[in-house]
Parts: sequence; C-alpha cells; structure tokens
Amino acid sequence: MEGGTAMKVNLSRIQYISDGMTFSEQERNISNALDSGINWIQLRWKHGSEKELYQLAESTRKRSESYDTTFIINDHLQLAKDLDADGIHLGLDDESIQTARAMLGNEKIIGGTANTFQDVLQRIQEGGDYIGLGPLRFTSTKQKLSPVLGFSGYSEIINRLNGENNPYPPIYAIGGIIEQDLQELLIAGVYGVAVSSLIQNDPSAASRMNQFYIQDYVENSR
Ligand code: TZP
Ligand code: MG
Repeated sequence: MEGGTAMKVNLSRIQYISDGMTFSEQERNISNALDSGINWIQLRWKHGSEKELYQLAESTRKRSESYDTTFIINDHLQLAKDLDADGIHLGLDDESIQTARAMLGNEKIIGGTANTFQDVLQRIQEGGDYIGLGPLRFTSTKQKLSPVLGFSGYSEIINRLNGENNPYPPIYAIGGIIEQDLQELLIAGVYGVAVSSLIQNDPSAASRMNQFYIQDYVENSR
C-alpha cells in the first residue's frame, strides 16, 4: 500500500456503530448486527443515563465476547477502562488520544475522528490506531455533522498522505455509506468503513461486504 499503513492489530474492514434512541432499540440493533456477522462493534449511545449506558455496555461486552466480536465504546473512556473493552473511539472534542493511551495502554484500540487533512495529521501524530474520516455524505444518524467530503475529499486527503511517504493508520470512511460505495472508497485508498444505518436497514449487507473485502484481498495477493 502506498505511503504504508501502520497497523498494530488486525482490524476488521467493517465497523458497526450502534444507533437507537432507547435501551431496547440499541439492544435490538446490536443483537441484529451481531447475528449479521459483523465482527467489530462501536457502542454509541447519546441518550441513556450513566446507569443505563453501563448496563448496555456490560451486556454488549458479554455478547460480543461470545460472538468473538471486537467491542469498543464511543466517548466514555472510564467505562471502556472499567469494562476492559477492546478500545475506544474519540471525537475531536473528546478526551485526547494521549490520555486514552495512558489509561488503556498499548494493547487497546484507540480510534479518532477526522474531517480534514490537518485532523488526519493530528490523529497520526497522537498515535491513533485507526482514523474515522468523514462524512462521505449527509446522514441523519449524527447531529452536528462536519462538512461532507464526497469521494473526491477522500482521494485528495489520502493522496496527500501518500505523498508524505510516512506510514499512517488505516482510514475508515464514515457517514451515509451504502454498499455500492465500497469499490470507489477502496480506490480512493480507504481501508474500511464505519456504518450504522446500512447494517440496521439490511443486516444481510454485512456478509456481502465481508465478501467484497475478502475478494479484494485474494485478487491483490495473487
Ligand atoms: N460520525 C460521522 S457520521 C456518523 C458518525 C457517528 C454516523 C454514521 O452513521 P450512518 O447511519 O452510517 O450514516
Ligand atoms: Mg464523541
């Protein structure tokens, strides 16, 4: 791969970001995602009380373990630490990746959001294990969405990164992604995708997407 992708752990190409207003919506969506064959879940719930979030995180942690699914938590660093989750995803306004690294150690996955080339450089310098770059297009799943990148935004940012000739962590596209986007994102240099609605609307998409990446891997290792 041009520029070189530095990967500490073998990250799945597809991350499911949980969505849902209520505890039971979250639980049902997570359950469907696990059944769909997703092997990486980010628990993201903005509406629950601290106690409810703890309960949901604890039960998701246990269920993920039985499915052998990687389980990370959005925003809540102490919760990720307390539950010995596999990692954390942090937005640009959340705690820093350095703080998370000091708390969770080198074995845990720490992901960071980015919207611009400068954000990406910051995330690389901070030592993030992956970067969630987006949004690709408008989505109602997230409030206060950053400016839309489109496919050209990914190509521009990743071309600039490749021009610097330094290794960088895997880049995940996020925001309004549909199945048909995978090819174009891969061509732009994106490693994987972080999706919510796509899996919730059609859980069968997970196995087709896994197949897409396996196929690409086989073709490129010939
Ligand atoms: N951050 C940027 S877009 C987004 C997040 C958490 C939501 C992605 O969800 P969807 O439904 O796949 O657009
Ligand atoms: Mg956040």
